[in-house]
Amino acid sequence: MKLELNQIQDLNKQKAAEQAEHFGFLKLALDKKGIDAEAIVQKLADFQVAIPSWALGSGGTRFGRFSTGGQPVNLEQKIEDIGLLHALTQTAGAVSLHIPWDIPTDPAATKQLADSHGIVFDAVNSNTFQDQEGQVETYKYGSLADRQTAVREQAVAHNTEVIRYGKLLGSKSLTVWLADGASFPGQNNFRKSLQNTQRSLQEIYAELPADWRMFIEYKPYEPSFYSTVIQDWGTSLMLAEGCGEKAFCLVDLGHHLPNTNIEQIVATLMMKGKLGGFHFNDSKYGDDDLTVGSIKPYQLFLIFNELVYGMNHNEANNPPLAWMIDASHNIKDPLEDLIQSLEAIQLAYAQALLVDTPALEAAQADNDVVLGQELLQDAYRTDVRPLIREARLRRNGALNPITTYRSLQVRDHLIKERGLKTVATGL
Ligand SMILES: [Mn+2]
Repeated sequence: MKLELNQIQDLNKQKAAEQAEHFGFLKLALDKKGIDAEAIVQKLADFQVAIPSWALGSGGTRFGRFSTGGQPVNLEQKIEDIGLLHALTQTAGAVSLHIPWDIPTDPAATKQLADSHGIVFDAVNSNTFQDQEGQVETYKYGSLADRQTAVREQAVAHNTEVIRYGKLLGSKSLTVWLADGASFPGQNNFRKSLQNTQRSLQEIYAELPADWRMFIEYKPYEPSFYSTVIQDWGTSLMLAEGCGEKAFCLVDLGHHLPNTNIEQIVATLMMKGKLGGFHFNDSKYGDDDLTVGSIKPYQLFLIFNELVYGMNHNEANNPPLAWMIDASHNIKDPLEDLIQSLEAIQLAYAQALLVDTPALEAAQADNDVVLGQELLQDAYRTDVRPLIREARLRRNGALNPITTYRSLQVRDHLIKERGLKTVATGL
């Protein structure tokens, strides 16, 4: 299914006058504060987030999985779904492939299909956390960190294969997330596991094309419950520095222990020029993979505030970040959930762009703690939705993507096309 521009524009017309009024009012208010609303709208319009190929179906928990009808069953249908998201939101102009869940059988045709939807290939993701059919060695006890050379070699070779697919599709980066760790004390030697991981990553790094980057993701626990080899940003940074200038850290919002100050991690990594990728989701307890901004929108704003500060004060030459949604959809329609996540990301970004940084720095210099908080919360409490809608409107997206998705009965069409009982590969 493909949405036609006139289908979206017909629905936009019904709310066009209201949007013009809301945007005009906000523009005037921002103008009085010396903020250029047009410049913010342009930044929002340019901001694109990758959709992972595994997030378009209903995910499960370890207790069960409830299907959504019309799920994509192959890579082509997944790209079609991202095409729908992009047509509605104009923010989902990239796909992040997972190998081997989504191996392109005809890369040139896959690339052409993505092109036709205005979608580019972002980072490719390797998977050494599961055994695949026909695989010789098992990853049950580890992959890049494993004590056996043959297991590590197999895991390194898989990553090399992923790079090969990425090159065919026009990707420029590889994301490595490892499940390696121990579930019980005494299971592993911490030091040897870390040394093996560093060596394996260096071997993968040696295979990276000159214009590629490697992102090293960290996570404190799960699936291992006692220790994870790459447990935190410090370990990730150490490993990235041990590989070279094309290796970077990747922050996944769900990969932190409760109450971790993620915005401070972002500030630190950007100061070092070592923040490469960013995975969005939200959580209440652990790696819950919930809709972005559904639980802690203020934290998301504070994180974006550091991202914006880092991008504007980039002495360490931190490269442009690879943004991706990394979530699972257990009970919502995956496409509606992704639309909500994309909206939440844009809201936080827009709010962060409103922060009066010179005033904040002056307040900090004066130790005016109250004013510092007021300045942040003034930005956070501004209703920036007219700015986001304006950005979408100017790119021919939907003024209200969820309403449009429902009015056009997209899910019903997908069920008719693909059937009610389909299962997507992925989480
Ligand atoms: Mn992730």
